[in-house]
Amino acid sequence: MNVHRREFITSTVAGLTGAGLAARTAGPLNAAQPSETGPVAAAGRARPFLTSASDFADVSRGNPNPQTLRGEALVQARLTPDTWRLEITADDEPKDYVKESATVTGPVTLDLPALQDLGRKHGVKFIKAMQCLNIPTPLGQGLWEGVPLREVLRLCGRMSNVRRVFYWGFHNEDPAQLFRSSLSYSQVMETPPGELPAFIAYRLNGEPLPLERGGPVRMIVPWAHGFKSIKWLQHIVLTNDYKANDTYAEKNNDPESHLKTAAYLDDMPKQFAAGEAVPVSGLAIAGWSGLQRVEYWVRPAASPPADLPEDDPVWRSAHWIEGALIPPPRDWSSVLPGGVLTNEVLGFDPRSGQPLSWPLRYSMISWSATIDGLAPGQYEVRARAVDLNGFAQPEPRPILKSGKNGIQVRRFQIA
Ligand SMILES: Nc1nc2c(c(=O)[nH]1)N[C@H]1C(S)=C(S)[C@@H](COP(=O)(O)O)O[C@H]1N2
Ligand SMILES: [Mo]
Repeated sequence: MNVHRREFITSTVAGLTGAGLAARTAGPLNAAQPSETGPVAAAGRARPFLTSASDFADVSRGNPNPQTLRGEALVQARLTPDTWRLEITADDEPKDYVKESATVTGPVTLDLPALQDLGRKHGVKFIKAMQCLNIPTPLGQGLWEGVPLREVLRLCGRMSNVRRVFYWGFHNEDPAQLFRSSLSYSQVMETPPGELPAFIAYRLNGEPLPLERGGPVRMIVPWAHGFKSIKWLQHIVLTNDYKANDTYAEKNNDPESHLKTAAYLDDMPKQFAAGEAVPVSGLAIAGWSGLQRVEYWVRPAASPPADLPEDDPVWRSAHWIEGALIPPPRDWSSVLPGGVLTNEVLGFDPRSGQPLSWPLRYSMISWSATIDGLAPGQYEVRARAVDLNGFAQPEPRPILKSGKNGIQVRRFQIA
């Protein structure tokens, strides 16, 4: 179990192999603090393309954490399918720096059947990797299903003076437990061609969205890190406030950051026999700037191992070798939930059912490489992603507060 200061995450894909991390724990989790320690283990080449709902690493505030509520407490919290409501209102709180208040024709309260009804007409499905801005390992990947936020907001009728959309989920009376986020009006209402819409999700991997993943209903913002994808969603406020109100912004994070393109390394054995092939593997996320390739670099390591400072001249003579990205599955029916065709999933060509890009935008895939011919000794291997603009990790934005994209390293010995 990794405990990063106050950030506390539960099982990752490592849980699938039984390696790396111990059993999951329920209990208070905290999403607010950055983790500054090393990568979380994520072993397992046999990881499935979609992460099952309970195998996601969890980042949630709350004490008690909303996902631990049961029975009457869950009803009181309006987090059962019958009691859940989404309230959409205009912001009537005056602010001295905002000249005019937002107005809408009518505030709207939606229940789950009404949302599902909208879904029958406007529903979308797509595959997205969930990744925390503050954690150097992807949390999981799901087939998310719901209704674009733009279609939901249209129910409010005519809007004026709306510049941002604020939203938050259930939290108990303690204001410190509030976790909220925001989008600009245009990000919500004017989905550009080829971009995926922000949407209100009520299904994951073909099943109702479970409480532990933020059900009955959560926000999913495809292009963003996890902090925009508010769980246990219950409130949307249309405002003329032009300032982002994101909880994450208060913790020195860039609230407008986009999902980073990055490569990650799986854990690997610490020792190999001379002559034995060394398999290296990991995940790669296609973030906002897309993924061109993954590269790795093997070098003899000092013993005991030492960090390689960012400005060490050895980086300039590094010999990066391209790794292999896993190709699209030949048979998507064995990957997607029963009855779901790729043609109906955003990011695929609706006619041919083929992915429009690989990896799909905002998704992650496995990559791998095999290293041969190393003489006995200590080694370290690093991996980096190169985006579609040719920028290699940690460029173009080596700013931790817009998403972790440090270059990971693993060490091993050839004995
Ligand atoms: N209501 C609520 N939603 C939340 C959070 C939270 O603490 N409370 N944490 C956010 C953060 S920081 C992340 S990274 C993602 C993690 O999603 P997951 O737990 O489904 O993996 O949820 C987001 N949604
Ligand atoms: Mo996060």
